[in-house]
Amino acid sequence: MATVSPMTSQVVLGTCHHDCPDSCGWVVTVEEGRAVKMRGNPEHPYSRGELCPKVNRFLERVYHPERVLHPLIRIGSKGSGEFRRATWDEAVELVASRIRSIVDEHGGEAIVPWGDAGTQGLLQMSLLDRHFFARLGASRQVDSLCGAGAGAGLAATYGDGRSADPMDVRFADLVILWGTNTRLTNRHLWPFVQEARAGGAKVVVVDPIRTITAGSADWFIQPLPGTDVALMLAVMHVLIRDDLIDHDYVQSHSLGFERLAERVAEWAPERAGEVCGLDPAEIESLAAAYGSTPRSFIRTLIGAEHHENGAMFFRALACLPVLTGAWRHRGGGLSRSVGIWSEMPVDPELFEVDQHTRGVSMNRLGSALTSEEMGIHALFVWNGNPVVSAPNAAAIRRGLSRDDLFTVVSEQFITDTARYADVVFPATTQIEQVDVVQSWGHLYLGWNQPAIEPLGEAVPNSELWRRLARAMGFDDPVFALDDEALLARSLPKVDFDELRSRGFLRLDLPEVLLPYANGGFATVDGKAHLYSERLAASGRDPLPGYIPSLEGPGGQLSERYPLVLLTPKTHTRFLNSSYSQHHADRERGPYFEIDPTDAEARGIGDGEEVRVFNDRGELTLPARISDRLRPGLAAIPWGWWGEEANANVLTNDVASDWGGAVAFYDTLVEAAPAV
Ligand SMILES: Nc1nc2c(c(=O)[nH]1)N[C@H]1C(S)=C(S)[C@@H](COP(=O)(O)OP(=O)(O)OC[C@H]3O[C@@H](n4cnc5c(=O)[nH]c(N)nc54)[C@H](O)[C@@H]3O)O[C@H]1N2
Ligand SMILES: Nc1nc2c(c(=O)[nH]1)N[C@H]1C(S)=C(S)[C@@H](COP(=O)(O)OP(=O)(O)OC[C@H]3O[C@@H](n4cnc5c(=O)[nH]c(N)nc54)[C@H](O)[C@@H]3O)O[C@H]1N2
Ligand code: SF4
Ligand SMILES: [Mo]
Repeated sequence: MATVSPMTSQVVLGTCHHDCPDSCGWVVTVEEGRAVKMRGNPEHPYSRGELCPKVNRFLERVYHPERVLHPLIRIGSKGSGEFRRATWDEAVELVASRIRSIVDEHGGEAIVPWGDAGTQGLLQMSLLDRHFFARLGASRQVDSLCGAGAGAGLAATYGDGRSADPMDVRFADLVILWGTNTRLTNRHLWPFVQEARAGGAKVVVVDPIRTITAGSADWFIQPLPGTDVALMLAVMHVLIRDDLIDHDYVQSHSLGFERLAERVAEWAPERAGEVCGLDPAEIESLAAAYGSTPRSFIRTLIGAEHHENGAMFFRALACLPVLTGAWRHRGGGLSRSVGIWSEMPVDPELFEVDQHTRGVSMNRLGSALTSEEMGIHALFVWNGNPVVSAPNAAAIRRGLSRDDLFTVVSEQFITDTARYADVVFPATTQIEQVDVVQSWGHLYLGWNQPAIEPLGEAVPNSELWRRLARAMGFDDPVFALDDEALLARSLPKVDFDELRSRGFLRLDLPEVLLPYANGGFATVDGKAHLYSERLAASGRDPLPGYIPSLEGPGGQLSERYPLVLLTPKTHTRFLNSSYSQHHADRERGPYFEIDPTDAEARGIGDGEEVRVFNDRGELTLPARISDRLRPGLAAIPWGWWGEEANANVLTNDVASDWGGAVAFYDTLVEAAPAV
């Protein structure tokens, strides 16, 4: 573990670890070993000295009286959150002995890891855990709550998930924020969007909800959720009909144009208008604007993947800048995660493990834990709070309540998930651990120097896995490497002196990143696949195609549950389910947002208590009659803890089309006044 210099007052450079595209640089002032101030690093080229309403008060989180600072062993019933303090030796020995007996009795696959991106640091997100669980022969964690479907969708067209430098949005003449709430979820990109605007660019938002970003846009297009693929097909229809195609680009750098043209011929704006609930004239205008603006920049993130047709959204969207040749221009193309660029400097050797055990989907934790057939006897959770963040939460609670399940959680706080643990290990926060953060929202690696010594007996995740490995008698050399050594081995070509001294380092990429200006897609033939043999071979539609979802609009459940429920990120002070326990008093909610037409039809008045329900669960919440929605669409802000407030009690845990995402946002509900 890195140690902290004993100087009495110092400033220490770090990087935000949160699962957020911005990966802001920060500066911590430390006096007498205590962090007293934390500010954005003004030198950081992307975040430029600003943090956010979540992290501005990070030090309160670090020193919060409710921090878990010692190992805990459960004394109450599961879910009660009653624990006693234990020593590290006792807690580690308990875990090791339970794990040994579970492996003996049921085999290694009875053990399931569940780790997410509570920290996105290279070391502390996921490294030694891989070796630990591989050695145990545990089940493999598969799928993802975030990003897998989007990445797989882009890859179907481009070969992998690479896309444009988000900061290049400032050179655009038309910006389309498609299924992303930039001002809330990616706030440091907004100034770059505004820069484009100052240069004359028009900003379009496509979102079923009139979010704060939509409210700041020049043009807001509001399709029904889960229907965007129909909209994209109609846009392509108009582009081809009106010959707004860059034929030279299409000819040289893509495959399957004729077959795509045949497909989209069926998608006149009138047909898509019906599906999406849009005026066909608006679709015509969008296509005309897109097709006539070479520097059109599409920005998207994650939101739209949380549908049953989520990967297809990204697959179809990726075709647009190919057709118009927008990829030729700086300020053109499509930008999503830049994670693939950020991984470039990483030597994969330490991260690869040889493990061939069965996969257990992290997205369907409830069904896994409640299935006898799966035979799960131990669960490890770190970097996540699945009871609040994974869909179908009631099923997860039922699973976690099982007396024959041994649950280990590493946490900073007693979350709704930690309440069910048999053993809780205390985790350090970002200012207590060393790491390098790879951003998925910009092209700078971030250095994170520990600013203070770990509080209490908290340890970084890396150290937890080392201690557990030692107790299990695993002597693989990787467990003998300390954090600095792991970093040095993982990033062999990175200039650590530079990284440490400035707090950030631009990836070794050309200043102007035009990934596909001259083709060079990651497919076998280097072309963008408008028609995909690979999809055809896996039995899927080889072309972009609209499939209505089962639970979303037009789905089979809609007679019983006619309202589509969206549960996106809504609060400026919550980061997923983090901070909601401490910032709740500063955010309105939780509430059930409903369109005036639907409220009136059900006799629901503003502020009145409403029962919201489907087959998975029920919540009683105050109604908020809202003009941000449209008839048939409802919303609940997500991130609140507690059975009475957790939007995921209601959400759909059906897998998305391909790639491993889950359809949270395709959820149907009904609502009635609570009596
Ligand atoms: N303040 C704050 N910032 C955050 C987070 C947070 O919790 N709070 N979380 C972070 C994380 S983990 C992530 S992944 C990113 C996510 O960043 P985003 O992807 O921007 O966020 P989401 O809220 O998931 O979804 C974005 C928008 O998609 C819309 N949407 C839903 N379904 C559809 C659809 O079918 N079509 C279209 N066009 N739009 C649709 C939603 O209404 C929402 O406004 O945000 C990060 N930033
Ligand atoms: N309904 C609905 N559900 C959603 C979404 C949605 O939009 N709507 N969004 C989805 C998305 S995009 C995502 S990414 C997921 C996020 O889901 P999660 O990854 O579960 O996110 P958090 O709730 O922030 O939980 C992270 C936890 O990690 C802990 N933590 C932070 N740093 C460390 C550390 O260094 N070590 C350890 N051991 N723990 C640490 C924090 O205390 C926190 O409790 O949620 C998904 N769930
Ligand atoms: S949560 Fe996001 S916006 Fe806030 S400081 Fe961290 S990286 Fe920046
Ligand atoms: Mo996410």
